[in-house]
Amino acid sequence: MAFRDRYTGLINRYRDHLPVSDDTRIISLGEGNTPLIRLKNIPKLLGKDVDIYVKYEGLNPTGSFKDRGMTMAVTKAVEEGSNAIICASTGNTSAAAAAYAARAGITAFVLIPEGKIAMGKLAQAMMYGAVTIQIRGNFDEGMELVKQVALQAPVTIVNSVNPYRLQGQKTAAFEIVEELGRAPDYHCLPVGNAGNITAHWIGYCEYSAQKGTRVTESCAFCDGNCRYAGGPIVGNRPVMIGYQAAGSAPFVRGEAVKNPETVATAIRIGNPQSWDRAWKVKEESGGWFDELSDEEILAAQKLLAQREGIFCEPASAASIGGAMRDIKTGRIPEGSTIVCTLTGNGLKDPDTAIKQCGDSRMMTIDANISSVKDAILGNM
Ligand code: AN7
Repeated sequence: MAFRDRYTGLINRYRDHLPVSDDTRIISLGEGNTPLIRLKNIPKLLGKDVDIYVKYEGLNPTGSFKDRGMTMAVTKAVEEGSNAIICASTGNTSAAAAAYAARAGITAFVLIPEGKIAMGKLAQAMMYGAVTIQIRGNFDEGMELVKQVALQAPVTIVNSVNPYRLQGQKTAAFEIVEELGRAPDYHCLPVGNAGNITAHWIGYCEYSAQKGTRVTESCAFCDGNCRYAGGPIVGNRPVMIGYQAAGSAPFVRGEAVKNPETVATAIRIGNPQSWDRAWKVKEESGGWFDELSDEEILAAQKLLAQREGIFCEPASAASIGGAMRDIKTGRIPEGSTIVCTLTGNGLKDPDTAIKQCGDSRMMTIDANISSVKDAILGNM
């Protein structure tokens, strides 16, 4: 590959589709361009004729899909002269905000629920040098505080209420369409604030809109930042399915959840910020929301690791766990092509992984050859 073709992140890759100009200083860590992996063993286990792909977003620079949105949000914050960004987070947004702020040379303030974010994410926020503010409260309370303080202090919010976040995140849909040659029939995602499911829908709509169509009116999703506004659609678009954790499932309940609780701390969110947009995505795409118990989420995480060699964090496993259930029941019919987004890397949450592997094939032995031989022969 020639040097000029070196991959330099999603803004450079998709700059024609993003709100940047030639003069914009781009803050990038080479995010995007993540693998779309075709599952080999799980479809066989299901005994169904389906094509399942996982989009492994855990391979982004800070280990989650948040990097796609954060490269845009921080690029625009810097362009607009901001010296500080702020977010509330269940962990991954704070990791990404901290990293991109470090890259840009600005300050990141992150509000996280004390004791309720995975250890890897906490390590990231601290290591990248964010001002890490633990609150005695949950994500939803942190989000309200961030909105209030941003009115009173010169800080730019980089939660997904910042429209540039969704613009960056829509590029995941572009990559999928380019790789498959068309959009999948179904796209499954874990849902917390519902920014990502909205961003994917923006991406699919924009990509399937008639080539050469430049729409001037803004669409319902993107505050005038995208090129799609309900123009003629020529390509196919997927049915969008959002899965939540049962203890934290406002879209299944039809209303905000007061004290959300789940092992999948990334999606421990009771008052989603993209509430109206997500309902519109469901309606326009003909999709649905559903919930999984913590046990189902952890079982799916383990199955994906042990049958396919892919380690995602618990929240991410809601997508594949939900898809497997809907394939089994036939709600997702045979013959379908399905993409599940694996939003975050399994290494983010080592504690939960180790805890649920109590029955694993780990042992401790004396350091001699006969013990090693016994260990091997006993496990063949
Ligand atoms: C791994 O980091 O909200 O529905 O503050 O980390 O777009 O909110 C994380 C969300 C799914 C849900 N999977 O995405 C945060 C935060 C993982 C996540 C979601 C999150 P949205």
